[in-house]
Amino acid sequence: MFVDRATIHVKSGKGGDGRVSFLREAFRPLGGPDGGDGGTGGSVYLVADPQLHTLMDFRHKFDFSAEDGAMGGRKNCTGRDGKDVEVRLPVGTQIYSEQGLLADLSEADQRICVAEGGKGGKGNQHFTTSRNQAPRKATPGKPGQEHNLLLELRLMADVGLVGLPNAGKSTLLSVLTAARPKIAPYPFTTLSPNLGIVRPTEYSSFVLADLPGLIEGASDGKGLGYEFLRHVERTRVLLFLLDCTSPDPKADLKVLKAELKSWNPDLLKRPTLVVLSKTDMWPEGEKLPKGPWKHSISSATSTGIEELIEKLWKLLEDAPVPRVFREPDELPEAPGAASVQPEEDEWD
Ligand SMILES: Nc1nc2c(ncn2[C@@H]2O[C@H](COP(=O)(O)OP(=O)(O)OP(=O)(O)O)[C@@H](O)[C@H]2O)c(=O)[nH]1
Ligand SMILES: [Mg+2]
Repeated sequence: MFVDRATIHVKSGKGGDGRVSFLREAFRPLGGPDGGDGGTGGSVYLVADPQLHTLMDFRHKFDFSAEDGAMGGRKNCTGRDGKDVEVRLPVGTQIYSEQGLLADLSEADQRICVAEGGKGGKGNQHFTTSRNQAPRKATPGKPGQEHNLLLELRLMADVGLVGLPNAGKSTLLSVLTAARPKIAPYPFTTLSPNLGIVRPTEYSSFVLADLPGLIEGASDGKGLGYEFLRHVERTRVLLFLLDCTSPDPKADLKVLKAELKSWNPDLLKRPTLVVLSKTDMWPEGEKLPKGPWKHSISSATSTGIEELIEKLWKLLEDAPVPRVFREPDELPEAPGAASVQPEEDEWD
């Protein structure tokens, strides 16, 4: 599972103080008390935003303070309320305070208040009694609340890259996103998932996961088998990447599908896109190998990359969010892999 964490400090505004004042008008020399109440302090809200996918932005901005309420005015006018602050978080963020789990933003547009603004104080208009018609008393505004919160996001990637080792998965991630995974001409370069954000347009985005290579026998724990398979369960669309220079890309696809199937047959019911990679290595003028692939790309020359993004975005439009079949701790221990990988991969 991909875990992203951040800590933020939230502070709501203090309530405005109540005012002490007296009505001064021509022909009313003894106007009564007219001190207004203080405004309420601004609150801090957390809002689940389906457009966001990471907590990365909170490494730079982590202080969120709402405005204080204004002091009460003359002529019984209540002071202005402090402005609220909204902190937008990806759907699926869990929020912990020092006391434990505070909330789980599991639905889009869910909104919770994490620091309520202080109430305004009362103006002297409220303190008139039969014996004191000119009270000089008002109450101060209540202080705001202040908390340190831990945010934790368990990410579900939208698209998972499935391929044999060396197929060019990490290279593709580096071309489609700002992520800079390790790339090397030998198998098993990628040991834990790398995530990147693809932006089809200025206002849309999806998460692409570059996963460790899959080999025959992975579902029995071969290679980085379990490492790979437990991550692929958390993706909505599968992108099968096949090296066109391989002796038999069709057979490669069969191996990949057979491994996914023996791990969890439902994986193959997910929307998939089969893509041939490294087409720049194919002799010029010769036809690419035939097979069940609908698209071909070269990460080296960027051929077919724009179209690939469009195709993935279309698939994602109707791809359901899959049920997570097994939690990571329910999975069998991966022989060998356990020593390479921690149970949870911090994403940094
Ligand atoms: N010519 C060419 N080489 C490529 C292309 N894509 C990847 N490569 C090369 O293929 C090799 C393997 O690439 P990676 O992106 O590390 O492959 P991977 O699928 O992530 O491999 P693992 O992490 O081991 O599973 C590297 O030497 C890349 O430079 C491509 O489009 N054209
Ligand atoms: Mg790789």
